Amino acid sequence: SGSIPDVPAPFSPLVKLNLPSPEEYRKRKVALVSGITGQDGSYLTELLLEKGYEVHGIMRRASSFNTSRLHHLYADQHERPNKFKLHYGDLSDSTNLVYIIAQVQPTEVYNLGAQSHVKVSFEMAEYTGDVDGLGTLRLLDAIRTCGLDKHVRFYQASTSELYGKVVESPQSETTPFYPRSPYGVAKLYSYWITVNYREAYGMFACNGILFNHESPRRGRTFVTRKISRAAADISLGKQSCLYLGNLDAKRDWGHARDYVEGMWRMLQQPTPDDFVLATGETHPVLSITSTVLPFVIRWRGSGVDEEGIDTKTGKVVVKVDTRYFRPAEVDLLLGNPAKAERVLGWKRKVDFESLVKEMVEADLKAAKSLVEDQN
Ligand code: NDP
Ligand code: GDR
Repeated sequence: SGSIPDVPAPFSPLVKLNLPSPEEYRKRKVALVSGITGQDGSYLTELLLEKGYEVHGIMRRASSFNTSRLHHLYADQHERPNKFKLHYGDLSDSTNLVYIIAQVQPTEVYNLGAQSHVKVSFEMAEYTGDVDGLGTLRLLDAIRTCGLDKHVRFYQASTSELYGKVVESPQSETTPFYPRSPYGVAKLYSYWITVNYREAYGMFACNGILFNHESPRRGRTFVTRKISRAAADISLGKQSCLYLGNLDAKRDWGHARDYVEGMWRMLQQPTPDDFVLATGETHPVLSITSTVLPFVIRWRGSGVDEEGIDTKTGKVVVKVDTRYFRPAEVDLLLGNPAKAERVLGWKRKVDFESLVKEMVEADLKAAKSLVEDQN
């Protein structure tokens, strides 16, 4: 007595699909991935295709190709029909999302699409809020509009940027959030709307709170890839100096391939929940330069000391450019993946040194073949 009774959902499905029961429906394995053209989208697609899923991706129309990370997966549909399809779409376009969901009828939806650059989010704050915050709401509502809220399992790409200012370390699922950028604030909205739709409508919706993860497919303006590319170019004499911003920030860096497996595992659990994926180790930005540059420059027959000076030539190869500083910085990220390890049986396989080595080797190979092509 005195408690407020549950009220029915505000609207019933607008799109009437002829659906079997949720149990029957989930016997198919059909995944829909937003952000499929990005780093994580490409690794996740590989994993899902290997597991026998039919994979559908939402890609933005661009004036130049934005599918380079997927070329190896995308067979010509006319010649060789396969289980991989791309759909034009955008997280800012609700009608388009409803149409794609109704057409694909996915069993799992992975929301990876985002304006994912923290520094850029200070320059494009409203757009970032629209896509990274409201975009998640649009996708969740598209699922409900099609009456699929009890049929679909939903993954939200949440982030360690939610922690922002250090409240406690290491950070876990119970650490309070304190985002420090428009990106982090937009992702905070997405985190909570995912929790809210789980609680309000019984949706199987999970947040993966992922710490930084990198790979040779990492976007070129993120710090690890910027360093690995510069290291390759410096070693070939194509670049003399690398300009970076805050060298003191510390991050918990893992390999993207390990992390997409954790995403998939979250959606295979009996009940939906939120999980941190991290390595449990942290390194300052400067330590990547001092790990990477000696590795490459040694190959050229010299070394780099901790100040970023080429010890053979005496030239400074790493300089700070304040243009890369952020109006508010996240100083320290260090994750505690204990819950994911215990419940999901997930553990990162690639350590920091192997990640850095793989990235530098890939960039060196690419830079060398470019030089050979030009000769
Ligand atoms: P990327 O920047 O490599 O990929 C982002 C993807 O989102 C791209 O496919 C991009 O398309 C797409 N996208 C951008 N804007 C829109 C839009 N308006 N509508 C639809 N799609 C859009 O990011 P990652 O692969 O590294 O990260 C995947 C997700 O995980 C992101 O949400 C990111 O914020 C989050 N995350 C990433 C972490 C990391 O360390 N990598 C850590 C924690 C969370 P296009 O190719 O056309 O630009
Ligand atoms: P981050 O990644 O902001 O953690 O977000 P990024 O690689 O951009 O920066 C990491 C740290 O390096 C410092 N830094 C620089 N960063 C960039 N990009 N360029 C520089 O020249 C530079 N110099 C120093 C930054 O100040 C920062 O402290 C990434 C994204 O993938 C997000 O989408 C994701 O949510 C988080 O990781 C977890």
